[in-house]
Amino acid sequence: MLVKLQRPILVGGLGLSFSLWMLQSWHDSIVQVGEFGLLSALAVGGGLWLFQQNRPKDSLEQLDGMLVDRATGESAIAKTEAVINQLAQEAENHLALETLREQIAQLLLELDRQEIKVAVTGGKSVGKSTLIQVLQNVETRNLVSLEETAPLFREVSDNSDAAILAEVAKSDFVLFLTNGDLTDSEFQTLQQLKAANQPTILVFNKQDQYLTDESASISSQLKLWMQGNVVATAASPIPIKVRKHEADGSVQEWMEQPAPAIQQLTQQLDQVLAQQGQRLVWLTTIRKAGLLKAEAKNWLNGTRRDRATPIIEQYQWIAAAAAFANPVPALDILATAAINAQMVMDLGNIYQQKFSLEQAQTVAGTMGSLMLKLGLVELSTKAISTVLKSNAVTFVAGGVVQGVSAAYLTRVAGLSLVEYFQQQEIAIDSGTGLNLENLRQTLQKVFGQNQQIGFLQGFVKQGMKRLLPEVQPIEVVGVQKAVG
Ligand SMILES: Nc1nc2c(ncn2[C@@H]2O[C@H](COP(=O)(O)OP(=O)(O)O)[C@@H](O)[C@H]2O)c(=O)[nH]1
Ligand SMILES: [Mg+2]
Repeated sequence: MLVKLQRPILVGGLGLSFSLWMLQSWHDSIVQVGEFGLLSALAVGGGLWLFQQNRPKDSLEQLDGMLVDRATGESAIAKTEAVINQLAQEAENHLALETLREQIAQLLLELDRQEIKVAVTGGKSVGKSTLIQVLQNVETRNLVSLEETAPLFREVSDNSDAAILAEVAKSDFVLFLTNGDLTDSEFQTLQQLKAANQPTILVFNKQDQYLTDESASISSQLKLWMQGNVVATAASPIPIKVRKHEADGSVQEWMEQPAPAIQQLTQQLDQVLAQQGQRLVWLTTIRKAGLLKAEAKNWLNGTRRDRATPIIEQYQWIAAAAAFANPVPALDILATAAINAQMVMDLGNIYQQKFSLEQAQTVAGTMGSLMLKLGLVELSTKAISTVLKSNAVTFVAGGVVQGVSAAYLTRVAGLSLVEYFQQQEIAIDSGTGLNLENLRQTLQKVFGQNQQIGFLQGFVKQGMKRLLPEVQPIEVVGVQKAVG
């Protein structure tokens, strides 16, 4: 079971390193460094006034840094549409097309949506429901909907958090509630929201549970991390006991419910919504277009992979047969057979990256020398010999190791190309500019994925069947004996 650390990160040693890290990640770090010094000094002195000061610039900073207008929204939708059209072109009757197109049509309408959706999220019992209730009593604007998410950070499953955040991604603005010190998971979720370009206010609720200077110092730290987008609230303060001394000497006592303290929040929220409402909606549309594009790209990659797989297999066995018939020292396998320029061209065609034969030969040669440098040739030849021996094949016909190795290396090269092409945006122009570093990483990754002993054993068996069909029955008996 997964136990999440509910460790506060503001107080204690981690605080400073996180602060420094955050400072580094800020683009406008020079301004912020100045504020950092100032805020820390004030926090030590318990200067609540600074926190209570409203600095409207901050809450809008996030948005101001981005180019968000109707045209950006339209162009994001157009890019998504291009991928969907590509899918339609390559797989006319693809099952996903209908819903993808419905969603695109929906996005175009979204650009003019009037109602602004605010998601209220955070852990369990931080005060989400209470805050919504209080806000609804004061919020007079009727084009704002406040939606509470399911509580985050329940320890049962991580998936539900992902699902909740996927819901949150559809809203225009986020109120993220906390009751004080941020936990690691809260911190990470805030980072995620930031990375996804989701405008967020961190609501530090239940102020009434803190001493004034305590809450002030937490608030100022939170403000540093949130670039000012923090407000302090007490949506439902604890009732306080009121005592009244009457003239006749008697004392009366009763409990009184203090009014909710949410002015900071309503002020900031009103301001953001009034000044940025339209941009918030466009930004949401851009975000949704990005998600839809990723989904369409995924389908596109799926259909392309379905076409690429048999091609790789075909070249794999061509390479095997060639190396088997003409056994060469292991290291020469590459040069002679494994990475066929024709395979590079065929796969490139599927991924809309057209190569001339000459370019394909360069790619093949580059991949070959990368595979050598990474030691993949040696590793796989050794691994395949080992598997052959342990499979109780008493004699290994000359050329089998070479044949199976050639097939295996072809496979790794083919799958790597597929993976590499997938990462490229749809290129209309020819894909000559090979990103070597990218290719190297992909080769290493794909090799790692296809190196498991289970996979190799299956692969060797398949190779044997291809190269030495008549030996197969004997080999199978041998394996069964060895196992039993
Ligand atoms: N002391 C205090 N308690 C609060 C405050 N806001 C909410 N609560 C209490 O916290 C508990 C959980 O609130 P709720 O709104 O249900 O949290 P949710 O799970 O996030 O929806 C309830 O008992 C609320 O009365 C606050 O500002 N101060
Ligand atoms: Mg609730």
